[in-house]
Amino acid sequence: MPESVERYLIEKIGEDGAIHMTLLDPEKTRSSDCVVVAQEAERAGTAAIMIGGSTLASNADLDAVVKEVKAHVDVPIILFPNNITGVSRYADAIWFMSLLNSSNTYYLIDVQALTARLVRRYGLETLSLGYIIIGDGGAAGFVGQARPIPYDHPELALGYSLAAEALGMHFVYLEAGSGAKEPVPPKMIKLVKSHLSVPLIVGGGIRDGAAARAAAEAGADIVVTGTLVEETDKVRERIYEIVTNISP
Ligand code: 1GP
Repeated sequence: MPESVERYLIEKIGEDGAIHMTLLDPEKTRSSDCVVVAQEAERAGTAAIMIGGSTLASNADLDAVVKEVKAHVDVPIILFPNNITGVSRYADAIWFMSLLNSSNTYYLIDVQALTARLVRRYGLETLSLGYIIIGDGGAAGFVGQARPIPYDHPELALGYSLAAEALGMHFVYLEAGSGAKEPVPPKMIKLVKSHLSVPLIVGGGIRDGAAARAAAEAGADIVVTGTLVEETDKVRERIYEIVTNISP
């Protein structure tokens, strides 16, 4: 495990052009299966494992999964929290994120304030992230009380992304929602990337190499997939297809 997860990610993006992260949702994948999926994803070239889920309610379940996965893979484990239950002492880092287009201050700053002391006490590395819900937004959009940005308004996504950067956030995430029918449009990614200086993460609805390649070619620095590994028993092949398409 690298000393600084952020430095590792920046360097890997510099080397590979674009990188892939595998999202594991402890509510959707059993902890023993999470280990196998994480190992297969690592062998296929995924750069990090993200763990979290929009409706995750059990911190004990999260801890169990993070601990098990951490013991079996070398790539960093990054928490992807939905609420106060999304913090685990066993991870390497946490996306310390604000849902920028939420209409509820809880997801903008209050839940972060409630968890910041715990995050500090656990010594988790914080990766500051502006999180922006696009399109239907899935469960993340619903739970986070977002006002999702329509697919045909890339200029709105650009505004929120630049605001995140100006506020000092180190990463920006365009999220179509887990299982989204349509991923974030390449046109939107392209516009945001052409003005943004910090790494751009894109996820939601990416199920194959072609969609991953379209996102990376448009400018995504990090492509996240989650549902993909829940729907297949060929995890290594499917992740390999994604990884080789975003970084040929
Ligand atoms: C969800 O962006 C991630 O937060 C991944 O989405 O599950 O659709 O791959 P999928």
